[in-house]
Formats: sequence, structure tokens, C-alpha cells
Amino acid sequence: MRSIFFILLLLSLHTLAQTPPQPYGALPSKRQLAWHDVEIYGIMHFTPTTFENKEWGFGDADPKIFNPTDFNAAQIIKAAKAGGLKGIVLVAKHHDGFALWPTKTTAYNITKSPFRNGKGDLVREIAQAVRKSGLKFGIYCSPWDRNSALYGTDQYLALYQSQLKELYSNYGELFMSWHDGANGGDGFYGGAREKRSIDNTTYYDWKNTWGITRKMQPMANIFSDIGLDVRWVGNEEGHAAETSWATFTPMAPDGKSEAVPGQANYPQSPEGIRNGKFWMPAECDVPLRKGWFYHPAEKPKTPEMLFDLYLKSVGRGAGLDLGLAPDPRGQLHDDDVMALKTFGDMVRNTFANNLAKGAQIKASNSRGKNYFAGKLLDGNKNTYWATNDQIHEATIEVNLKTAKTFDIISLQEYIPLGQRIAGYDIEILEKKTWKKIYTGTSIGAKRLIKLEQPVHSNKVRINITKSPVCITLSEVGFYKKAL
Ligand code: FUL
Ligand code: CA
Repeated sequence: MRSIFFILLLLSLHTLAQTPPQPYGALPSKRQLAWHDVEIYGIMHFTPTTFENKEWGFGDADPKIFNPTDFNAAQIIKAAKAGGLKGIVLVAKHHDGFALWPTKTTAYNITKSPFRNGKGDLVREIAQAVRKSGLKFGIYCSPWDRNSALYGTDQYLALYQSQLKELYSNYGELFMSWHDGANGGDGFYGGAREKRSIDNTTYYDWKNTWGITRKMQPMANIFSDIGLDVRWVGNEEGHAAETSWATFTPMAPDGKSEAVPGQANYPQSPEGIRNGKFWMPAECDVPLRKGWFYHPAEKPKTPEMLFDLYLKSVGRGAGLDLGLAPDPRGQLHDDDVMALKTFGDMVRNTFANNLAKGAQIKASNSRGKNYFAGKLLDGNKNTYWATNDQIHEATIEVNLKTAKTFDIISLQEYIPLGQRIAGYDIEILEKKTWKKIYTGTSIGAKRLIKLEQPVHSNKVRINITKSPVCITLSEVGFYKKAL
């Protein structure tokens, strides 16, 4: 009897040790987890504004100027894919108000242009090419409309919501619904050519407008200055802060009350907020060239610059949204194609070979065999190493067997259980002594640490020094940057 009792006790203790850790803080939703997988995507600007060589169309361009000589969606998407992009957000309507699809909501649309003899639908062509290449598709429909006579009146919101409904109904599942903060000001407005100001905290009735998004496109991550799913990083240079939390509480500019859409407190956006109320990772948007639209005099960023931005966005748990600007032919310029391809190769070649593969790995504490340190090297981010509940500091030691040269260290938290780790350092064994090579704070979905100089060692220690709860970590990797 007694021994049976002990066996039962042992069994229950054993299974207890095997239960997953309790989640911590704000958690990502299913749609946000899918967004994290995308990591790098593009946002494409191509409207009459391209043909005017401007950044913001006034809304008065004759639709006839929208006449690409050789539009080729496949060429654009092929180049994006070579750049490693896994999604495309198409600007279906920019501030100039020109709709790239045959909409019922405004006469200022693609059917009035010579494109495909007025029978074209550029949203459809891009959506199809995107899906054919296995990428995800998203949409940006600018709330600010410098063409519409109704803009600024109480009739515009219904028009804008109808546009969203058309876009949400006719182009399949969207991974993003992108919404911009640029609002109001001067414009054509049906010929009025005046300045119109709106109160962007109330004018678009975001609560109900985003209700439409949720209802019609439940997997679309809503991007805006304050979220809801993905927050703006606070700059258009493509980088998050060194310490970067996926959690956030959008605050009003007074820093005291919670923000409503249209008035986030951007200074906190690059870093996020530790223990923020919401899971709201940052999107780092940056044009491949200088502007969002194509200008003949501008050049794309170099692959080296793009790689650096990749490290400072995706490598800080954020997303990289790279602006693509087709030229008046309706294709990406050769320079852009080349920059994307070389950058994509750089990322692919660098991360193709995890030097920790096949290494021996041990942890100072593990939660049991489902969570042992080997889970850090199985190439699967859905399996993870975890410590016992009361263990908030721990060390993992990786024995590479033979010395390896690397200059990038990759760490991934198991984010379905929240962002837990708040401090860690990394040491390598050098001449029989442990030498600290990095001290860090946040990890999140992915942390890529670029060392100034490559190091050469056969043993690496990762010390988790700060966590309010037990630790989870799903993958580690050591890489040598490919040229
Ligand atoms: C901005 C817009 O004002 C730019 O024109 C561009 O569309 C960019 C992606 O978002 O806020
Ligand atoms: Ca794993």
C-alpha cells in the first residue's frame, strides 16, 4: 500500500516537473505568431505619384498618366523573393487617393487609366503573383485621401470603410492591414484645393473600422502608430532600439494616459515597454531607396546596409518592412533587383550553417526531459529548453568540440509563453579562462548579436541573469557572416 502511494507520488512529481511553464505577461495571438514567422516583408508604392516623380501626390494627377510601359508583377515579386522577403503589403491607395483596383467607391481609380485599356486590376495582379510565389499578401489603403471631395466631411468614413470591405472581400486572406498616421492637410479634394484638417483620434472611428478588419480578415495584423497588433517602431530608418520589448502600452503624448489611435507617444516606440499591457511587436519600415516612390536620381541601399538593418530589426525581435518602388515601366530597376538578390544571398548564406549543430549542450537546470537543453539545437523553434519554476537564473554551456570562428550569435525565446528574459551575458572559453564577450537585455522572438570581431573558441556559455519567472529558450545558433 505504502509503496504504491510512493510510486504515485513520484509519478505525479515527475509529471509536475514536465508541465509547461506558466505564461508570463502579455502574450502573442495566433495572428501575431504568424506575423513573427514572416520576419521580413515589403511594402510596394506604385501609383500616379510614380509618374509625377513625387513622394506625396496632391490628388490632382490625371489618371491617364498612370501608364506603365511594361508592368510585370512576376518580375517584382521574383526580385522580392530573392531578397528573402516573405510577404508583400501593396499600397492599394496612397494619399493621392488613386485606387489601384476597379472600385465602386470613387471614379479616381485604375479603370480611368490606360493600364490594360481600363480593364486592369493591379491589386489582383500583385496578389496573384505574390501567392504564386508562396508569399503572404497584405494591403495598405491610406485613410488620408487628397483626391476625394468628401474628405473632411462626415461622409468620407463610409467611403473609406467600403474601400476596405472591397479589399478585404476580393483578394484572399491578408496577413496585414496597414494603416498610416499621415493625415489631413492640403490637397485637391475634388477641385477645392484647400487645407482640410481632421481630428485623427476620432475621424476614422478606428474602433469600428478595425472591427471590420477583425470580422472580415481575422488573420490580418493591424499596423498603425499604436498597434493594434504591430506597432510602428517610431522611425522610418528600419531599426528598433538595442533593448527592444515586444510588449507595449501605447501612451498619449502627456505620458500619463493610454493613447487612442492617432496619438501615440513615439519616443517609447523603438524600445517598447517592459511588461507593457499588450503584445505589440515593432515593425521597422524603411524604403529600399531613399523615398517610398521611385525617383530616377535615387539609388537603392547597399546589401551591407540592408544586412545591418536586418540585424537591427529582425535581430531585435521586430519585423523589417522594406519599401519597394517600381519604376515607370512597372518593374523594379536592375539596381534594386541586384541589391535585393545580394542581400538575400547574404542572409541565406550566413544562416545556412549553424556552427552549433551537433555540439554538446548542457544546462545548469532543466525542467525535465521534454525541456532539456538539447531542444535548443533541434532547429525547431516550437521546442524549447525550460527551467524549473523557482529557477530564474541559469547557464547553458555549448561544447562545439572543435574550435569554431563566428561573429553572430542567435537566440530565440519561446514567445508563446511571453517575453520573459530581461538580462543575459555570453562568454567564450579562451586560453582556458572564460571571457565575457557580450551583455544583453531583451531577447524575444529573435536576437541576433553581431560581434565587432569574429571570435574563435570551442566552448560558449550563455548565462541568463535576469528573469522574473522560469526561463524558456527555443534555439541558439552561432554563425559566421557570409560576404
Ligand atoms: C508614410 C506615408 O506618409 C509615406 O508616404 C509611405 O506610404 C509610408 C510607408 O508611410 O507614413
Ligand atoms: Ca528548439
